Amino acid sequence: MTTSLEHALAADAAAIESALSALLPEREGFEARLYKAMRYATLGGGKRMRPFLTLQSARLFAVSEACAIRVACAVEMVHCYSLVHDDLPAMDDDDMRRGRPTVHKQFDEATAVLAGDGLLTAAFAVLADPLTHADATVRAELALELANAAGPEGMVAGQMIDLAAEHEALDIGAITRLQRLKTGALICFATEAGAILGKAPAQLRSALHGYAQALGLAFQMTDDLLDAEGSASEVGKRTGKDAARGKATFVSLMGAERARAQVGMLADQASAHLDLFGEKADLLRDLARWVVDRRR
Ligand code: GRG
Repeated sequence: MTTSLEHALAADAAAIESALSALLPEREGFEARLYKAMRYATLGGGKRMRPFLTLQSARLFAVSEACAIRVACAVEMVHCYSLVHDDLPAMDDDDMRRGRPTVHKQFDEATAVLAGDGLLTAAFAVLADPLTHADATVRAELALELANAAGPEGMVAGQMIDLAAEHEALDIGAITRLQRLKTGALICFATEAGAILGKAPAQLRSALHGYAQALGLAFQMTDDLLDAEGSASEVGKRTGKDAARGKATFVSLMGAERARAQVGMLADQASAHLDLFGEKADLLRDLARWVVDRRR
């Protein structure tokens, strides 16, 4: 049976797919290979959870769909860039992503570096374009907050700590910080972006922030559980990586059973942050449950 959440996820994913395709068109000449690689990295796969968060939060504030879709695409571009670079031999060295060859396997390493660079910068061009919002202060706030979430104060810092985790023993506090930066910060931006677009009151934006923080941690712990327990064909990427590298994760430090219990508590906590929105936020509540029940 398809639930209303699955239906909504599929509808939003389809809208994102066609908007991304329009923002990253096929090109002729020397740029053709670059655009092909950027399209390969962004189209035809992925759960589109971050764009869903942006679209759903924008709907809480009756933001124009056209504006929200552009911001959701910018978030997905940054997410896809991070996956392309994370898969490179210099980082995680992965051959498979979203059930198919990674970008450097399908193209080559230099093209994968440039495709990632292209997606990251294109995301900021999308945000800065007046089509994204008529008010320049809103566009500037979106760009600033995305830079904070994705850059050296956010995801890039998280990735740096993650590299250190391969040769340094991190405790649970350090792992939590690492994950807040590496995956949590972009999830928070994706969720708060709707509030920024809708010029929402601080109290509502902070409720969304609380939801996204709990959701981000639940998402990451579930990712650790899938890495420890899932199969590559089910998850769509190599599994068992963390254990093979002797890397500390929530699961290695807490054990799978405690991690699973913690994930359930975080999903409930995420939902509780949405009380102020009443039933308008039901899909976001359903998403919190879906994130922890997922198999890929
Ligand atoms: C290279 C600067 C830089 C950062 C990379 C996010 C990240 C940082 C690396 C991703 C590596 C990874 C597997 C992290 C675990 C959690 C995660 C972000 C999984 C991938 O996100 P999903 O499951 O992917 O939302 P899809 O394919 O569904 O979009």
